[in-house]
Amino acid sequence: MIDLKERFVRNSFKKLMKINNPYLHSFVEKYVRLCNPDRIFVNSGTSEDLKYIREAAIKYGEEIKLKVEGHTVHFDGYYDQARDRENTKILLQKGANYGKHINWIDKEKGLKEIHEILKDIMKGKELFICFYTLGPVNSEFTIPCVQLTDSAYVAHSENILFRQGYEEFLRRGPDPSFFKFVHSAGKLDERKNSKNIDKRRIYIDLENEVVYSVNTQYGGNTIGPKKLALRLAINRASKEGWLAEHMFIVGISGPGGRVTYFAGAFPSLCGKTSTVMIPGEKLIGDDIAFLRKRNGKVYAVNAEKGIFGIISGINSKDDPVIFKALHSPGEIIFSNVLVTENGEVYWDGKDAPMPERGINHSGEWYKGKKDAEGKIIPPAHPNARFTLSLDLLENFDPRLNDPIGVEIRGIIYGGRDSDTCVPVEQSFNWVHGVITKGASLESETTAATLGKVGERKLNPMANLDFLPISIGRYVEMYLEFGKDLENLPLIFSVNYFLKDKDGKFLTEKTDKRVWLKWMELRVHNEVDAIKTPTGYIPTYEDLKRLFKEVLNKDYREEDYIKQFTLRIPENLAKIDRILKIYGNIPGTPDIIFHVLEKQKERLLKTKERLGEYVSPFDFPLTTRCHVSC
Ligand code: SPV
Ligand code: MN
Repeated sequence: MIDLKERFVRNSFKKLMKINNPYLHSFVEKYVRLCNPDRIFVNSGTSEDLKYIREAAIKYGEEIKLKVEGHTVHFDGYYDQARDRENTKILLQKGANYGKHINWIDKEKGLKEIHEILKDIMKGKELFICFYTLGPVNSEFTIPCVQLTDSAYVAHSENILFRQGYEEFLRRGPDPSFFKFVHSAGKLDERKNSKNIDKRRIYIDLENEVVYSVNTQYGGNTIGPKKLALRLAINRASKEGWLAEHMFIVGISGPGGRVTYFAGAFPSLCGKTSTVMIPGEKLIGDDIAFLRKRNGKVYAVNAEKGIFGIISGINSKDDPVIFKALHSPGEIIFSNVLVTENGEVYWDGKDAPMPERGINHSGEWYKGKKDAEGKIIPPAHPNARFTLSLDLLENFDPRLNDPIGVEIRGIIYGGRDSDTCVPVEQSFNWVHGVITKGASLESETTAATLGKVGERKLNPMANLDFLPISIGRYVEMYLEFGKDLENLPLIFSVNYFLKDKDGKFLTEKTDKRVWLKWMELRVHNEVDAIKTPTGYIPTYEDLKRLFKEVLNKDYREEDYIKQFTLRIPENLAKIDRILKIYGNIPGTPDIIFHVLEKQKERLLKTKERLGEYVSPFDFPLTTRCHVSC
């Protein structure tokens, strides 16, 4: 290694050597020799090092300063705007049978290919070596990570999104159990965008806990400790009996000042971040949660400490907390938005006039501009994002860094579903919830991944894109997790996207505040519910009271009926779709079929008695219950 010392800038060699970890040193050496950067910077997490990286992102043209103090913008290439599912692959031994939902490649072949691409890829560039922890430091949740990247934007984003881990590496010494990420944006064009996106690859080596990402810049493909680490974490969790989830964590306040914590899984672009941005509630995390069992209870931490959130649709009325932060000084990276001449930012759905021109992910932009395929280019990309640290938000909960985590009393699953599920519903129990709500989660595809938008797809626990193990094994893990718990979290589903026959949304964006309060009261057995074939739903009286209290709105009976009518044909069709999919997935546990068949029977029986569309008022009074019935 000593022959490489010259390339390390500003004391970086000394900083690296101070960590007494031969596994780390040999990993770094291997990839420095292979990728061959001109300069190497080691980030020890001090404010001076963080400043160096912020300035490097400007110096190398990956970010541009904006009008507001601390704000910058980064653009990804026009065709590099989302997660690349197709080229993200798990490296597995030849002949592995994980089912067609898991994208994989023969390990030997994949490693060979990626190492060939990495050869000399950083020539002429600076390599940033950064240390982070997933979860709070010094806790049973903590996973240390090292990131090697030639993108100052990636390193800068990670400094905002993750807890610094240099001290944790010093403390742990020669511990081999850290996650490793190697990223290169590859050759850049004049806009500093990855040029060779045909060679964009994200390969995940589970055995050695390494992820390689090349020829891409979009955060979901490059920010190692985020979605790349999630794959490694799910794999580890499946062996150790905990859960690594695509979930937010939020504390909902209830009567008497109590706070009840919920975790919630939603596919990307389905309202996950907006659910945790409710004024007055307590925000712990918006994207990735680790859940562990302790003394019969479930505790969770946020793997991150920041948000890489979707900006589209954010406006001052529906999202006052984020809107305020996005217009205040502070360290924020905007990506793929429209920037006006005077350094202001615009995105679709912002309550401000749309500028006529500016700069966006397509370069110089003007109203009506078309791309090479003749498609109109919107001012900002639908997957445009903002990156900020959670403590910039006024609803930030300092328990974020509690090494114990917070106790989770409810789990929520939500998808983009226009015609089947009611806005909020509680499952009968853990197994019923895991299977009919989590494992049966369907959603219409969105702009967060490359490819067609609007197709209905099964997305178990909103975690399908990140599963490195078979779906059957994953669902089994969940069922096992619930087995010896005394204080089982209740499982709910929500649906913010239900429409009427004319395609009009049946609920408003702010209504989710009411659904959350109802779930909070259910956790504490303080409201009744109506038992339907698919779960427990709220009574009209409770919602009427809550709408008044929370939103000062008069909730109409006719709206309640439209929203909470049980749609039996759509529910039956959904079960048939899910049964068919699981029927083709190797290793699906029998209980999935059993629980879904039972639900089908209940629906068919109800149809015989009450018809195809059942108003909540048509369920007999005897189906009203307090706790579980
Ligand atoms: C998501 O798409 O689910 C995100 C952003 O949270 S990404 O980092 O792209 O995964
Ligand atoms: Mn996400």
